[in-house]
Amino acid sequence: MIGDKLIRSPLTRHLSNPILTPEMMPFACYTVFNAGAVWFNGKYLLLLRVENLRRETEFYVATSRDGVNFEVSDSPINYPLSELEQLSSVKAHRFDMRITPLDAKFYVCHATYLQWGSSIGMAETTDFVNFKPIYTSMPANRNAVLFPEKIRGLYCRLERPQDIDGSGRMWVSYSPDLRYWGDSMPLCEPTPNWSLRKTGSGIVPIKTEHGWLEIYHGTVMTASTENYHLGVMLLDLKHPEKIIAAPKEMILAAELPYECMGQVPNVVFTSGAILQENGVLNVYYAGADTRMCLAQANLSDLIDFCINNA
Ligand code: BMA
Repeated sequence: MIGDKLIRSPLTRHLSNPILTPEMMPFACYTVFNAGAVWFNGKYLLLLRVENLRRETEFYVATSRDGVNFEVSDSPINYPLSELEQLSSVKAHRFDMRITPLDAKFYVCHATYLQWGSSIGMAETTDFVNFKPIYTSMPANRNAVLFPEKIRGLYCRLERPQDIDGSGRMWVSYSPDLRYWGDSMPLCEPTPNWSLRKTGSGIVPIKTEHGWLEIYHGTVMTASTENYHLGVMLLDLKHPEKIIAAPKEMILAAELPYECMGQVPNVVFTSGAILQENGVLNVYYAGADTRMCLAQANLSDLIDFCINNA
């Protein structure tokens, strides 16, 4: 039977998977995937990427008391275009929101496709209803995620500048004000076969006494598809461009039908996780760019996995 020989990893899929599918949405849609995730007002909150039946993308908030059963809002978020997005002759296509709580606000980073290619967009919100644009980068960059605190006095983000063929690997950049980004350094993560083509950030890095824990994606081209996997690593607390431990083993691969079949087959992709009080990390991920799923791990097991497999 498919699924009885899954890879061994600290991550375990939730039995209710997939936890949110297009059929479960309160309105007709084509896909619901790549959600940002954060703890908000005593609830688990997902910021869902939803494609309607015209295949236009909008973002909906879903909330939950148990982290598994989510209630989806009726209307999309209100997020006006940034100055640069307004200039584009191609309508901005924003996707993959990652949510960072910082300075009593929530910052989101996302990709935005404009006439010039893929840029990074950043915005802020306090209520998840109205979002205020902060900044849009020049192309070609994406997969940005802001660290949840300043590092050596500066804002810090992971990002993935893109090569001409769409490949690329993660970098770290710093900013005094969230608008001017520099001091950029490559991460130099390992290149096992599951991340040969590209890597990109996943969850908001989690601060641990052993370093920043980051779950990220890596891809490889096969004869038929570009397969997406998840890996985990620890980054230095003061200089996150320095890797402390980055196992060459992946921790999640597309293996089950809901990860292998959909609009983009063989994809597991995360852009958000929520750490629970009992130390269990809820990793929200999408299967085949079509539906939302949940995998869980003890944070301490992920740390041990990094240290023991580096
Ligand atoms: C990446 C992004 C993600 C998507 C993934 C797999 O390039 O566009 O949004 O989940 O491809 O299709």
